[in-house]
Parts: sequence; C-alpha cells; structure tokens
Amino acid sequence: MNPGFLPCLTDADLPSAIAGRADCVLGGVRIGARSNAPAPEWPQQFIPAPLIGTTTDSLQEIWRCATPCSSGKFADIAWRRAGPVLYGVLELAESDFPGSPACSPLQAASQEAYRRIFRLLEAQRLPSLWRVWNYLADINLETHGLERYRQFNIGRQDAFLECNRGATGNVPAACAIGLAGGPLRIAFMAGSEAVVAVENPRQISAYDYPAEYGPRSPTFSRATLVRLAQQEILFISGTASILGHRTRHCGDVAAQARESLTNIAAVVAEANRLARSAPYRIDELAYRVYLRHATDFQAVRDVLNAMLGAAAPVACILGDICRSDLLVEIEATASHDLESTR
Ligand code: 3EB
Repeated sequence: MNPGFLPCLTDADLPSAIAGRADCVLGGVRIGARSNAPAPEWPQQFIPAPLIGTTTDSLQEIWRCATPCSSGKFADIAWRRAGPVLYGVLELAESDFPGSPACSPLQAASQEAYRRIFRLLEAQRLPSLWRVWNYLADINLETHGLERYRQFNIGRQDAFLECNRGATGNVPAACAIGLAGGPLRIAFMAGSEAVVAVENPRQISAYDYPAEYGPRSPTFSRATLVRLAQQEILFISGTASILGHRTRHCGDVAAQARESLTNIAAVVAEANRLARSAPYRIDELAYRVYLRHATDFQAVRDVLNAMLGAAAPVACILGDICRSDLLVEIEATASHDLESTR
C-alpha cells in the first residue's frame, strides 16, 4: 500500500524497476528532454527544463506501491490512488483564462488549478494535501503591474481560502519554479492523513512574509511529515538562501547554496522533534537542486559535496527561482519505515 520513492532513474533502468507492474506505479515525473516513447500509464509530470551536470538528457522519478492503483481523470487532473494516497498531475494553459483588469490570466489559472485539486480531494474523500510541485513560465516577469510569481500567489491563496482550507499552518510543502515557457504545471500528493507541518526557526514562515514580497503571502510549509501505516514521508519544500524573510548572499551562489543547506538542516532538526521514525539525516535525503544559471553548477556541486558527501543523490535542474536575487533553491524528500508496533 505504501508508496516507495524511486528516485533518479534513467529511462533504461525503469522497465526492470517496474518489472511488469506498471499498475503499481502511483505516478511520477520526467525532467529534461521529451521522450519519443509512448506516455506512461501513470500520471507523469513533465518538466521540460535542462538537466545540469549529467550526460543523460532526462530522468524519471516514480512513486511505487505494493498493490495496484485505481486511476481516473477529474477536471483535467490525471490521478492515481493507492488506498490512502493519491498523486495527480494537472496542466493549465493561461491562454484558456481571459482574466480581467482585477485578475491576470495566470492568477485565474492558478486559482482554478487549486480549486480543481481541492474538488478532486473532496470527491475522493481524501482531505489532506501533502506536497505540491508548481512550475510556471517567466516566474520573475512583471505583467499586469505585478511579478508573475506574485500573481500565482494570489490565485493559490484565494483557492485555499475559497475552499475553506486556511492559508497558514497546516498547508502543504511546495516548490514554485520558473521555466522558459509552457503551461502552469502542477503535480501533487495528497491523502487521508493530515500532515504534520514543519517550520524553520531560522526563517519566518512563508505564509507570514511581509507585504514587500507581494500582496499575498505564499501558501506553503517549510516541510511536511506524513504518517502512513508503515511509513513516514518527509517532504522538504524548496529551500533558498533566506534568513528571517530576507535574501542573503546576493550574487554569491556558493554562499547561497551553503545557506540553503543550513536551512534544510534546520528543517530536518525540527522534523526530527516531530517524527515517529528514526531521525532523518541530511546525507540520506533525495535532493532536487534548481539553478538559475547552468554555469553555477560546479560551485554548487562543491558545496553539496562538502556538506552532504559526494554520494548524495542530487538532480540538478535549470530553472528560475521565485525571487530575482536567488540563484539556487534546494528541495528534498525522504521516507522511513515505521515499525508496526509504534
Ligand atoms: C522561499 O523560501 C523561497 O511559493 O510554493 C520555496 C518553496 C519558495 C515554495 C512556493 C516558494 C515556494 O520563499 C521560494
């Protein structure tokens, strides 16, 4: 029943990993080049952003489970469900949303995307949104008098409020990354179990950011812990070089990477106060690193090697971070078995 995270596979490794049990893949992601192969049967988020520091032009990650999934389509969301866990993928073209003077197309698309997600969860009787992966074009571009990331934040928060979910406290872990173009691309994991929200004592909660970062605060937790019958999952949100609410180390990518990892270590320490499983260690997490400039790769790799060891699984992706002065953002996931007696 429990999903197992199977990270960083090349396309060649995937068939043997699945071994004829494609119905036991909850869903996943493909990052990098588009594939010539037919689309998989499971919901797959596609992130058409270059991989950095690897010779392969794409990678896939999947979440597997022990029993076959049910699946469906709901308001353009492709979803699969294994017992108490659901994974879904949604793409919305902004051109399908005319917007209005008071609401840009991106804001309207963002609100509608989250509205649909919450409706699906209601229909599935799965109350809790655990983790959301958001990608949008030109995230730092100003249109309609406001940076597009800030437009997204308005639409997202409005949907949380409209659907009576509140916009602080028990909100999902997330990332929001800019791509060169394309639709609003959202993947999410959700389920029956409420999350344990984790914050970072070194940072103001994102949902409490002051108005200088936009008219509405971002709606995410620094991390979420999810407890299933035999497994606990730790989702660490996109984490950047922010102390309090301010960007640190403008223009210095190595220092930003160090600050980001120090923030992740602080989030892990907080998570460990709340976790039921054995303590999480930063050298066991599966990382995704987003770089604004591909040329910063070696400087960031050196920091990762020094702080995590060279063996840590890291996927490095070219993408824009949601503040123009941020050069790198790092997110991570881990899963621990829970002893059934606990
Ligand atoms: C930050 O800490 C950096 O808007 O969903 C990180 C993770 C960031 C998630 C989001 C934004 C988001 O504010 C940016």
